[in-house]
Amino acid sequence: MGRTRKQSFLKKIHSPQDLRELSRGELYHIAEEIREKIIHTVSVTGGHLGSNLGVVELSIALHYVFDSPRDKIIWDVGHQCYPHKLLTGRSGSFHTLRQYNGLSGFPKREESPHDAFDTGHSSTSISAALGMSVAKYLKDDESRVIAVIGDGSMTAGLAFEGLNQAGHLGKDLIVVLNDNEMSISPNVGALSAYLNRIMTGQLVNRFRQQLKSLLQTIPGIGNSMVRIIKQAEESFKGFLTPGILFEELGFKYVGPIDGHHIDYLIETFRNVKEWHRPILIHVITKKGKGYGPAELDPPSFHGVSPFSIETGRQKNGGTTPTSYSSIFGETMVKLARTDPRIIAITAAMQNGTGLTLYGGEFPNRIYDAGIAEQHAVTFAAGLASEGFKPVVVIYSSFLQRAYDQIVHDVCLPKLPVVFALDRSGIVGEDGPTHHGLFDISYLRHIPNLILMAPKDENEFQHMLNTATLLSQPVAIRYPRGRGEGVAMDATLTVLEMAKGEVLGDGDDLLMLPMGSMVYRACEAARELREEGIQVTVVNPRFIKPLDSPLLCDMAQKIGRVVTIEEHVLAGGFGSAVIELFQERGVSDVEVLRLGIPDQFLEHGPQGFLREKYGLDYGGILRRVRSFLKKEVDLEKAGSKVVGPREHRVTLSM
Ligand SMILES: Cc1ncc(C[n+]2csc(CCOP(=O)(O)OP(=O)(O)O)c2C)c(N)n1
Repeated sequence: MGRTRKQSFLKKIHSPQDLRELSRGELYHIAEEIREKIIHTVSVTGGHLGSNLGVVELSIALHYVFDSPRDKIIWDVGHQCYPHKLLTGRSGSFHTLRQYNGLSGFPKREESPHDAFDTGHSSTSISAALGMSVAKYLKDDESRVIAVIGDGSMTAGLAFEGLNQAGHLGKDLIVVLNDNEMSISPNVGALSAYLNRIMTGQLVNRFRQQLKSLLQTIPGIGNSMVRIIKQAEESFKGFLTPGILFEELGFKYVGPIDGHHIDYLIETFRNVKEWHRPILIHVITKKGKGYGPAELDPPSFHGVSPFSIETGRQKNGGTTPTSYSSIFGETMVKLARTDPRIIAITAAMQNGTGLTLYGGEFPNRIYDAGIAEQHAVTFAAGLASEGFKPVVVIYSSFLQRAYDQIVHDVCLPKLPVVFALDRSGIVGEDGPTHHGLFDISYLRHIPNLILMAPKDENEFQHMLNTATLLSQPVAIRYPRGRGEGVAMDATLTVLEMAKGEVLGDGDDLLMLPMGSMVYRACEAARELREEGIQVTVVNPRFIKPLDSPLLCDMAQKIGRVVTIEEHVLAGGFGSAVIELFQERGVSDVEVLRLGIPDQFLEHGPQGFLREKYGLDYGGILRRVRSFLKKEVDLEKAGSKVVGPREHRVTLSM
């Protein structure tokens, strides 16, 4: 690292075709250059590091042998697509990675013809690849389709649904199983143990060969000992036949192969290219390969914020003591200490969701279901049906997967499962696949479910406490990142069901900000008061059931309502308020709904996107002023600058 290089081979790669002009030795140089470039770029932009460093040689070999974009390479999750981007004409713009208007951190069809399929959520690659393979068959197109999937992503039911149909159809399909024994944290489950046994089996095989050779050199007894060993081996055949699980599913299993050896990879890909059937190539890689700190601590270097290359220390990242995820974890510890029925359930996100400390203290009361959100929810339903209090913590966008399980397995039988929806709202640089902007819409219409959103971290801990005491399903949505920096009450309290909190009082406007929007709205309300506009702000706390008497009375009295939510407008909180008014006959009330329009949000910094979509203090103020038809162009008058503000606010008005 850091040495001066005579020649850059990467600069010459404008498309994968250019790779094929290089010697094998030069391919290894390219690998080194790619690693350096990824480390340097991600140290500035943040992003996924370990997974990308692990697939450098694999990406080179795939692009060397296969002919993208004619052949389709589908990167499962897509968080490991950086080497692929560098090899497919995006080296020059790589510094814009994850920046607003820059390269996406995931494959995007609109970004390049080499990005065969948009990914971001895990375990879709085999199904998508099979669909493409069948399409090629129907079109008489002989090009190939390759799905690259990690051992973590392989734990999802969806991946097995794909394998199941692929084995049955028997069409051309290459699945590369990128096995680094890690999901974000060490991979869990029976499949992971099975893959491990395959590797152990290979080691045993190698040792057996060496032992045989050694024994045969012993005069007299050597050969008879070899015969005895051979008989014993027969009984272990299943154990020593690698990949039998995949063979039984109709795949030709190849491997395991060293995923950092470009020559082995190229030979293998060239061979399998000649076969026309489902093939699974088991490739062994090391997460974080080539960067010491990431090799030593893969979970911390899975996704990083900007970091120092020398020390590996992240500059502003990781979980801070005041992040919502940390508060979740700390509150779970408190709750579990007093209630032995509390069980935490994660879908391969123990660290990200703040459960590390909890896991240390309650190793028998935390279950990692793997990247299997659907299963995690029904698993929780099973626990709840036996009297436990499962708390399922899943990022808002990943819980989208488990909609039917929430409806059918939890809400219909009214089981007391708590859903903690981390990363609700705008998440930032991970972009459209990861923004949590749909959860109110996909939850609020489900009977028996209570839905809440805290205005700050202190209210969050009380909500979580309240949720675990209810005897029905509850979901709490909370944002990515830090809380408001408020003091935390030492004792957990119980919130009154369906009761909103009135903050200030004024007759000109009723503001109904939800969750993360409450402080921003209060700040805007204070500013409006200085302009002579008196605002009542109500923190609803409950999205379902709404505080109907309070909201209806206030709306009727004040006549003008603004709802504010970090969520899509369609089917969101504002929609719920309008439905309520309509049902209760609240008339002559003007309602303005602020939220996310009917579109997928791009990637970019969280604060910047909030500002762009008018959900920061300045944006709320501007739109409220124009709603009240009292818009004053303060910027022009030069008296005030309305724009994003990152300072803390209080609720006193
Ligand atoms: C449905 C869904 N759940 C959770 C995640 C979060 N996530 C991103 S990568 C990852 C681990 C993937 O592990 P693996 O497939 O083995 O890839 P590796 O990073 O080890 O290369 C997880 C859990 C996701 N992207 N999609």
